Amino acid sequence: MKTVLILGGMGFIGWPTSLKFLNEGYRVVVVDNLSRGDYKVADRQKADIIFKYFDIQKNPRLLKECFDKYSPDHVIHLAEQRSAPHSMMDRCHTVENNIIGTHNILNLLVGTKTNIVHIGSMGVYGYDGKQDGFNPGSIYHMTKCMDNQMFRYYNKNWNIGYSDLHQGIVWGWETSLTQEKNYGKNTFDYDGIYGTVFNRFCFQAANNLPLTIYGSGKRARAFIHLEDSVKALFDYTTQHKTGTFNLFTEIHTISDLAEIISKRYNVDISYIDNPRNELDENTLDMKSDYTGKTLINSTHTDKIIDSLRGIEYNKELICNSPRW
Ligand code: USQ
Repeated sequence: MKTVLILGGMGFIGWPTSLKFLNEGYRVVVVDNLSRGDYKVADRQKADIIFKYFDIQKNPRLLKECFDKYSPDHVIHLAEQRSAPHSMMDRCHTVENNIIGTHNILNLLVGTKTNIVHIGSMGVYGYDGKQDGFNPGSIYHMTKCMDNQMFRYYNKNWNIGYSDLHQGIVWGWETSLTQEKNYGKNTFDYDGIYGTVFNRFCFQAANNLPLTIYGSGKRARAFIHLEDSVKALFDYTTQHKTGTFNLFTEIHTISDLAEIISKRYNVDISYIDNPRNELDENTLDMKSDYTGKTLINSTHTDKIIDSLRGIEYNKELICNSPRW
């Protein structure tokens, strides 16, 4: 039986990824500091995974013990601070957590045949129309650029296989497996710090709140559904594809998405002074290296929005983004 070590395997992408590998017959070892994910409260303990609770940045010794004990065939690295707004509030934590964490893993891969698969971000290219090099728009995105440099160096020097997957904004909540297995719901963030734009719009529509467009919203962004993101992670991991890849299914402007949701679910749009330092308008001329299947359409949004109705929420968290 092959072993996959999933770092950050309790989070929004990590949990469905853990279930996917389990379902494909892998021994799954998850390490998570539970900063965003869940283990104790939900029914996740029923799943046949090995769970280790520690922080990979602060405890490289425990990480080494995991490598020694389980000799993973593959490592999936999702154990990063993943919010751009949060990174602007806590720059040092984001840099320490993401950069040292990634390096702690790479250091242990020297001399092994284990490949590493990491989720980067389409935001590493910036949105100024020249997507031919890195031009990060936040400290979070800056750490993703630095991670990429580390992967390439470890590959050049020690031949470590890596897939650095620059993903668009992941939307959706559940995957077929999180729904099929009875281990509780996946994580969902609706707030202005961890919640991402399309999921926030769905949550706002479900609760009859105005859709919060920052600035004019005429900014184009790339999107991928959670199910496709998990499938891509599985494919790149098991196929040992080395390199840097872009992963998205479709491109939309924020305002177009808000219009679609606003019309279908009869909710208002609220234009908010943009808290972020980003271009108000841009186009995006990028190619994806992956063909996802799930497109944003009413069949999917109806399902998500229905499942989000009536959930208790804190109104103060709807517009709590820091300004930068
Ligand atoms: N936005 C709004 N209204 C909102 C929230 C966001 O107009 O209520 C706008 C933002 O100003 C931004 C765009 O929507 O122009 C995307 O914001 P986001 O919060 O959905 O996504 P972002 O901060 O870029 O980061 C998210 C994830 C990150 C992932 C990244 C992919 O948090 O982990 O890497 O999406 S990408 O954006 O392609 O780099």
